[in-house]
Amino acid sequence: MINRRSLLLRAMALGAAAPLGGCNYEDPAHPDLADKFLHAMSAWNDRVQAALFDPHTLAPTFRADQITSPPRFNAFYGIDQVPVVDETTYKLELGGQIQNKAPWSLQQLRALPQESQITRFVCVEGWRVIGQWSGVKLSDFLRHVGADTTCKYVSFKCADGYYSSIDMASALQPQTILALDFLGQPLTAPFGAPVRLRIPTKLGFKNPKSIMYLAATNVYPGGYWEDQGYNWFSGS
Ligand SMILES: Nc1nc2c(c(=O)[nH]1)N[C@H]1C(S)=C(S)[C@@H](COP(=O)(O)O)O[C@H]1N2
Ligand SMILES: [Mo]
Repeated sequence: MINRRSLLLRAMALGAAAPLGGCNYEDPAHPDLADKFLHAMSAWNDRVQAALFDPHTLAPTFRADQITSPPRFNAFYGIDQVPVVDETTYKLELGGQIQNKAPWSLQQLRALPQESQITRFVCVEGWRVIGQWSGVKLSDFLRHVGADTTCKYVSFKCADGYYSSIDMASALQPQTILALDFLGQPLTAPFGAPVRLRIPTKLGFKNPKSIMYLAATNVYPGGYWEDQGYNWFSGS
């Protein structure tokens, strides 16, 4: 059943994405018609993926000896440009439909129950790695701060200007965590220190690093790659 469902998903995702590759079709009378069509297809694809998403289905987990070493860095810039966040003064800012918007220090985040997972990380560019991340379940955190979990979206803004957003059902899935550690050690700057989203049910670009701001909202927040045409839901 799971296989059938993911096959169906993949077939539809391919169907929607196929014209993006080779075809640069432009109708001289309607220069943006093809674009509009593709965006409509992608929005439809988001709705289908959201409808098929089962928050009780877990992403596969792996053994410690399957962890990829070394890990693989990716960002929209090179590793030498990675911003370094001062962990002693760091505060995670909160916004949108959240009752208690007091910002959170790392100490406070570490005082909440910690979850650990060994999961596969899949980048849309065609590589995958297995790693171990630990941190706070996003569902625990959202309830703790009184976030309105009937909102459609959880959005993130990062230290490097990157931003992204996820649907609430995926935010509440138990493997979705605000990761603080990698391989049992605090995250390093290139891999998202001090706090990154680790969401193994979605592609790599839906895992924002060095998060400075988090919000619950019904206003579509988009994302750095999403706004350039990557499919927004991007379940993996
Ligand atoms: N802040 C920030 N987060 C980001 C990105 C980025 O450029 N900046 N790139 C995304 C992409 S495309 C990928 S594949 C993963 C890479 O995470 P890694 O360096 O831990 O492998 O981070 C995601 N999160
Ligand atoms: Mo990626």
